[in-house]
Amino acid sequence: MATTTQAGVTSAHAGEMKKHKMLIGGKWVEPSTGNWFESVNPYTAKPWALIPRGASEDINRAVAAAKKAFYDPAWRNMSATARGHLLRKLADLIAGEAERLGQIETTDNGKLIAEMGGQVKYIPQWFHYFGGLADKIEGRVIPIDKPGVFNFTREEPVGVVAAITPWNSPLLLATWKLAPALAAGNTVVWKPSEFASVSALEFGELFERAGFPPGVVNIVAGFGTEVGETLVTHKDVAKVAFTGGDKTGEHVYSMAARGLKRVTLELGGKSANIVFDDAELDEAVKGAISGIFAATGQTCIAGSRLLLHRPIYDQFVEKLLAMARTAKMGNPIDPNTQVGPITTQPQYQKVLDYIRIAKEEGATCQLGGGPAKRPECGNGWFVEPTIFTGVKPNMRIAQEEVFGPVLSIIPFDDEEEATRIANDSMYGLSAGVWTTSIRRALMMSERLEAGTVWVNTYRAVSYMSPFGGYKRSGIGRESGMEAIREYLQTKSVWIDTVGNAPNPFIMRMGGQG
Ligand code: TXE
Repeated sequence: MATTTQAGVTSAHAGEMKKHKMLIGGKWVEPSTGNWFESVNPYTAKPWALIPRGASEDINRAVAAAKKAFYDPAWRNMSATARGHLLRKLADLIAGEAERLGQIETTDNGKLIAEMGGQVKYIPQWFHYFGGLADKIEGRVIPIDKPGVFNFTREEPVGVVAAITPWNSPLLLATWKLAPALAAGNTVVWKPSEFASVSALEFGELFERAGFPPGVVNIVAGFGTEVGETLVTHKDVAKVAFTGGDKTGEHVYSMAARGLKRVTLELGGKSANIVFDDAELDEAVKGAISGIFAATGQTCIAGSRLLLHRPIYDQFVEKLLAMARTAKMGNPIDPNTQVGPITTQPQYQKVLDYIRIAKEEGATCQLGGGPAKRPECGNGWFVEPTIFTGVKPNMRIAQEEVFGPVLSIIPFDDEEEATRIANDSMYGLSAGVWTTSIRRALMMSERLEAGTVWVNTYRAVSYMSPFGGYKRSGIGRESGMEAIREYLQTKSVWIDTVGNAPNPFIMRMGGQG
């Protein structure tokens, strides 16, 4: 059997690995191409699973199944309460499988098991929350400005939703799309990243077990340009919910625009983590570490620009370096590991390229600055936790998303300068502020151009709180009450209650009765 790696290299290990299938119309099917590709464990840099290489034909089948399910009375006529019940049942099933799913994701994308354990246990909360919201989707009765008419609104699902997810947190980021989409009564075709599809394909089985009608959720694996584009441009897809890089997001947005589709995009950032001289410094050091080295910096909300108030600059850098030096690298499946590998080989190369660029631009490397050759890192794609000082706000390392464990430190003199530097970015996903002054906390959270501002904490998310970007970090919101609106469309219904038709040659405008 011919299989290829994610980089297109033919492999000899195919026989030992689990060969996954795709979920289309309630059935587990092989790809129409008859081809699989290998998913690589970033810690060993060796393949460990076989992913079906979907093609346009598979997307067409999946969208047709999702469309059929959308109109099928089994889903369309299901009461909102029953829909909510299915979501909550799914939540319970996920909770029961949390450990297994966490281990799969750690093996597939190298995210720490220490973090995955918590993440997969928390995922059910999204399905509980949106399951609870399913039967609270209500319209309005509008006291219209004309006599003899009754006007009300209905909130209706949009149809088939395309969910496209990246490799850094596949299940969590899919959950942010699937939970509100399903609660609102839509059907879904989910395309996970070609670099981390295994957890998605394993997750699919839980929809069946929870009792979702066939075709309500479909999962097609494969490459962005092969299946992603067919999905985004498919005429029967009503909405695209995408998380990934901003360049791909821009392309997805323009393709979706041609079909006048609804779009939500979550596209990463270059978040500023700002420490004032009145902050609890030891807490802020932990916040800075968590901002850039947690998840090996491969998170859209990475606090990759650390802005330090000049009076505490030297002291803070010293404390930060001391803590960063203690970071324990190694196998992400070991619960004591603190910094794991880079998930993909191209991403590993990208991070190393940015380190080189930062040095060429004249930044001073205070820590790390290259591949990690520690014995505990084996053959994996590891990069040393890296800290640059002497970074100017206009350098590429301060403007572009690295998506790795690389921190840029920039000093500032006062609130005005901190705000100016923080907002001098094409991105606006999140920001951190460290201060004990309530005045500063409120002032900065008002001034910062970011979808999320954390004060004296960092990297906190919840199913209840809206999440999304300003500027190039995205469009729309995930989580919270805001998210469900992204999956609904409003219908206005007019009913004449008197039967006394006015002049039929003119529109019924205000005051004309
Ligand atoms: O993401 P892509 P990549 C950033 C990060 C990273 C960069 C590139 O800076 O270095 O993006 O990562 C699918 N039509 N983020 O290349 O390409 C693809 O198959 C339709 C930030 O891995 O954005 C995958 O499922 N779909 C981010 C998804 O898009 C296409 C998380 C994301 O892939 C497609 C990850 C196409 N033409 C990376 N091309 C975050 N916001 O958290 C690709 N895809």
